[in-house]
Amino acid sequence: MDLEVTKAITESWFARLQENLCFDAAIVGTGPSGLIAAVKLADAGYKVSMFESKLAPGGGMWGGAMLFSSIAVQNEAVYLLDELEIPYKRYNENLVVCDSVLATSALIYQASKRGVVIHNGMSVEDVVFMDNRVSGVVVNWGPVVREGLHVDPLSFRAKIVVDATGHPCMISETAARKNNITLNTPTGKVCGECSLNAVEGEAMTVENTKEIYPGLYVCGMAANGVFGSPRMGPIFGGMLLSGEKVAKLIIEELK
Ligand code: 48F
Repeated sequence: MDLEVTKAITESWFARLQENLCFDAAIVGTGPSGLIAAVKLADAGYKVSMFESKLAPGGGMWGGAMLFSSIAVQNEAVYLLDELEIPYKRYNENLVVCDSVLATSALIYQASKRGVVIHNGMSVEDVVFMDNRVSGVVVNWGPVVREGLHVDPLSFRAKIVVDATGHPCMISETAARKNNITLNTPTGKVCGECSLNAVEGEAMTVENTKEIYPGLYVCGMAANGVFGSPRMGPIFGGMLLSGEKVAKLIIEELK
C-alpha cells in the first residue's frame, strides 16, 4: 500500500509537470490579482501556470488586515465577487466586506477548477530572456531559495509572464537588473511603492496594470511598486479589477 501511494503521487505529479512545461501565461504570485487573472485567462481558453513560493496560495488576502480576517471591497468590483460566487455582506453604500478565509479559498478553488496549474512551494528566481523578450520563468523550490542552498533551478517557457508578486515586484526588478533593460515606467526601472493613500492607490493599481516590457506584464500591488504609486491598505477591489484588466490585455495580445 505505501509504495502504491508513492507511485500514485509521483506518477501523477510528474505527468502534470511534463504536460505543462510550456504555456500561454506564467503568473508569478497567487495573491488576489494573480488569481483573478488566472481565472479570466482560463475562461478565455488559455493555458495558465501559477507559481507561489509559499506553501499556501492566496498571498496577502488570508490575514485580512492586522489578522482581523475580514476584507473590504468597493462597489466597482462587487460584480467579480458575484461572478466567482464569493459571499459578502454590505457594510455601507460604498463597501462590502468578505470573510478573508472564505474569499481567498474561493478564489483558489475557482482558478484550480478551471484547470489553472498552481505550483505551490515553488519560487521564481529569474526570467527566461531571449530575443529581447521575457519568454518564461526560472524556478526553484521555495525552501531551497529560502535556505540559500546551491541548487540549480529549472525553466518553463511562457508566451507571457505576469509579475503578480505584490509589494516586492520581484520579477520586474530582477528582469530589469539582470538584463539592463529599460522598462516602460517613469524611470525605466522599478520605481518602488509610495506610502499609503487608499483612494489614489486603488485607482493607480488598475491604471498601472500593463505590459512593461515585451512579454512582461504587471498587476496588483506589483504594478504600483513598479510605477511608484501608493499602497492602499486592506481594500481589495483594485486588486480584483487589476487582475481582470491584465487578463484582458493578455487576451488581446495573444489572439
Ligand atoms: O501580495 P499578494 O497578495 O499580491 P497582490 O495580488 O495583492 C496584494 C494584496 O494582498 C495586499 C494589498 C491590497 O490591499 O496591498 O498586499 O498584489 O501576493 C503575492 C504573492 O506572490 C508570492 C508571495 O508569496 C505572495 O503569495 N511571491 C512573491 N515573490 C515570489 C512569489 C516569487 N519570486 N516566486 C513565487 N511567488
